Parts: sequence; C-alpha cells; structure tokens
Amino acid sequence: LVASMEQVEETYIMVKPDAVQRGLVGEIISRFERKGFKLTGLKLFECPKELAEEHYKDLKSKSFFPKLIDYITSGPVVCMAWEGVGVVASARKLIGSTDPLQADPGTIRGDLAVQTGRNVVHGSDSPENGKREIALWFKEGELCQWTPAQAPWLR
Ligand code: FUP
Repeated sequence: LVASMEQVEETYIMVKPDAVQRGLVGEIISRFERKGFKLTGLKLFECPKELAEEHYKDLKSKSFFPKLIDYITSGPVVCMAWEGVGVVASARKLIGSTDPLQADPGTIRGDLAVQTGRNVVHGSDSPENGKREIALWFKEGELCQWTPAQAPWLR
C-alpha cells in the first residue's frame, strides 16, 4: 500500500562492452530481474561515438573522457530500460561504487570488476537522467509498456 503511493521511476541500465565480451550479459540482467524490477526495453547495440559523447556530456571536461568514449564504443553494449518504485537508487545500490575496488561484495561491480575504466555496467544517477538516457538510447516503438500477469500459482 505504501509502495503504491510512491513514484514509479525508470532507469537506463547498460551492460558495457567489457561485460559483453566476458559473457556477463545474463548475469547482469538477472540481478535486476531477480530484484523484481520490470524490464521495459532491451537491445544489443553498437554505440556511435556521437551518442556516447552525448550520454557522457557532463564528463566532457574530464581527462579520462576520450578513453571513456573509446571504451564505450569498443564493442556492442546491452541497453536496458527498467521500471519500478525507487528503481533509480536501488539499481545504483545493486551496481555498487564507480571504482570496483571500493564496491561492496554482493554488488555487480564488487563481484565482477576491478577497474574504474572497465566497470561493466552503467545506471542512471537520477530519475531525470533515467528519462533523458532512455530517450537517448531507445527509439519510440522499442520500449514495451506491459502489465505482468498475476500468475495464479504464485498466490
Ligand atoms: P557512475 O555513475 O558510477 O557510472 O560514475 P560516473 O558517472 O562518475 O562516471 C562514468 C564513467 O566514467 C564510469 F563508469 C567510468 C568512467 N570514469 C573513469 O574512467 N575514471 C574516473 O576517474 C571516473 C569515471
């Protein structure tokens, strides 16, 4: 009842190229699926340089920006949109700290990565950025608004 009064949010989650190459796509998707969020968009995608630069535009002045763009465009990524109450902050918790060596065990980065520049997954940092990034990475028609069936065997 309390949850139903709270705001349903959406977040953009991306499996980065290193994780695709390492065969971690299923492992990473399953973390969000098992938590109980709703998947509304999913695609394997080769990111153009211009899109990577737009996605990370707030980091343009950073010294690591060119390397970050090279990394994100180095191979296919898996783009996802997830929906749920509190999904933005919760997904960030599931993902863990930006530096995988600081990320807690049990988080995606804590369990699966060692380098900040190869930190396997992205998650939006605010509901506003969730909306912005989903609009940036997905075309209209690629997203599915669906209501999970109330499976009688679970009740
Ligand atoms: P996060 O929100 O955890 O993805 O972290 P940021 O938005 O601060 O950084 C975005 C990406 O930039 C990180 F995933 C990896 C890269 N980065 C570096 O390569 N070096 C840094 O010092 C910080 C970030």
